[in-house]
Amino acid sequence: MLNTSLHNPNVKDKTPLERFISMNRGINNGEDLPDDLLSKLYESIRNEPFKIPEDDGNDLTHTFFNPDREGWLLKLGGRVKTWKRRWFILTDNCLYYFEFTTDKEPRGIIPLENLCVREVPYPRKPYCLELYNPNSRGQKIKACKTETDGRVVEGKHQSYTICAPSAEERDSWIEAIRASITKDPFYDLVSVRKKKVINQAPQD
Ligand code: 4IP
Repeated sequence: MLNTSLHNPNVKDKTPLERFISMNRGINNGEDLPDDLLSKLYESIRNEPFKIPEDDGNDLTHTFFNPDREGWLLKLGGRVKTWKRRWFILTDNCLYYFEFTTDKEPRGIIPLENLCVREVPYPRKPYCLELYNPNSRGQKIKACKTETDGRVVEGKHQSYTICAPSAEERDSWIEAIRASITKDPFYDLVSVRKKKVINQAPQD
């Protein structure tokens, strides 16, 4: 209240220190707080208004707050076939990967729409899974990634090969990714339409 009173230009009646002290009478379990403490508090608020962090719409913290699944996995590079250990987060029908768990921004984002996932054999790497586009083999998967110089570019993968630490984890990831793909509202819409069409079809 004091912050608003002192710093909001629309508030004409600025609370003076004396009123602030009297407003706070008896707030300490029926006792008063020391005037000295209240004066310091008053001065501090007067000198420096509270700042509410601005939500610029770019903060992804909320997105990653309650993921469907997260964990360390190895990812094979697109052009250069190097394995990189990345922290993966599955949420909102997207797979995000980070270099470190503490990173605020992902290094890559793979929207799962229209993709399929399956177990895949890979030489000397057990427990691999593959994300691929069943309808456009040979074409790039729609994804984006951040280059080491900070530029955000289109992904270059035709498929993503990802290696889990165990067969159980691979299977859980496959299951979670599949569930995420089928959760897409678009698929629900299509399936509702399909059911309608089937029900409307003339019966023999
Ligand atoms: C890189 O290899 C990393 O594996 C990148 O992974 C990968 O990008 C690059 O593939 C690949 O060339 P080097 O670091 O050995 O050069 P990360 O971004 O996780 O570091 P992806 O797309 O997999 O993120 P390209 O072809 O996509 O650039």
